[in-house]
Amino acid sequence: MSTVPNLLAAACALALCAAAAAAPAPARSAPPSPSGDKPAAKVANCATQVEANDMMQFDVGSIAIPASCGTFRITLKHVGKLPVTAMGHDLVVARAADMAGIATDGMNAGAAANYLKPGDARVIAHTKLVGGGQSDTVGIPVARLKSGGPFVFFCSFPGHSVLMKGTISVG
Ligand SMILES: [Cu+2]
Repeated sequence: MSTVPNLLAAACALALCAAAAAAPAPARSAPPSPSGDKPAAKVANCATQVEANDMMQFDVGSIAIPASCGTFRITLKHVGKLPVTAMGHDLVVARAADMAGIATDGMNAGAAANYLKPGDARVIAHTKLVGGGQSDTVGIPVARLKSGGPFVFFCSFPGHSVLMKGTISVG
């Protein structure tokens, strides 16, 4: 009787064991979110911060404003590097139904007007247009958001509102 076959058997068993251990773990991570949904903004003290980047993206998909806030402040922070002329971002608050019209009129108003029609009464609030590394804060009168919704935030830089938009709720 040789011990070699036994050793081989043991080696094979170890190999199988190692292979099993190296196999991908079954469904350990969370399933991919549908349609690239983004998280809700972190809100504290009637304020929040929204980041925008060089990939034409906001980092949040929704902002829930406490109804007890008189004014709600949103700080838009451009965390990218591209200049305002190439990848400028602003954050405009308006009724969802007005977004397309504001964006179209803003595009026609051009860069000199920061892509917003001057005096556009449909705009409830907006930050400045900022480039990489810059930020701006806007205060929103929450009373303006308590009826007439739903409301959204979006970027009025030409073409950006396709990706750069989210919902605003008050409650
Ligand atoms: Cu933008």
